[in-house]
Amino acid sequence: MKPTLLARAFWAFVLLFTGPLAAAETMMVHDAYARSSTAASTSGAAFMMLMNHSGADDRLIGVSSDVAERVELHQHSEDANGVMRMGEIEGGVPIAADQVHIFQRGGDHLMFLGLKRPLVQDDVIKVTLEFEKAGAVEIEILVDQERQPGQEGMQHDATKHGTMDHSSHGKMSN
Ligand SMILES: [Cu+2]
Repeated sequence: MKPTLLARAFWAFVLLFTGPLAAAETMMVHDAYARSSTAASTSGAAFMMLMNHSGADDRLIGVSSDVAERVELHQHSEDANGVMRMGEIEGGVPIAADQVHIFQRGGDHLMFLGLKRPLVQDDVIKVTLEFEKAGAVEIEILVDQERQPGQEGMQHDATKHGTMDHSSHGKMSN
């Protein structure tokens, strides 16, 4: 009897003091990387897989980083003429419980606008993701120009859009 009671007391203690910490890990980020930027560029982009392990539907509503004046959630979409355009995702990015949202080249991405310094290969930049329920989640993103998109079926499109996207974008934001 005695060891059981002690064990229960132990687990009660563990749950009590690790609960708030555990809540901070309900959002998992995999394979995050940013493209490097040239000295003249005022914008940059980052990509990742975002997994919701919180058990509840949530929404990514904002992003910030000390390397840029602001960070926007962007999407690519094709207009009636087949031209790819990018723009801000209205209302944030919903991520249902146990679902994954993929930010990738040619698709949704984090857009850094008003870069305060160039994104240099192998740098690690700090980014804060703001969720409706999970709150602020701090992540680190490696600048890795060599990284290839993970999904084979997307490679053709990703390459095509990757060349158009952020050079034209820099002009838009100036
Ligand atoms: Cu963009």
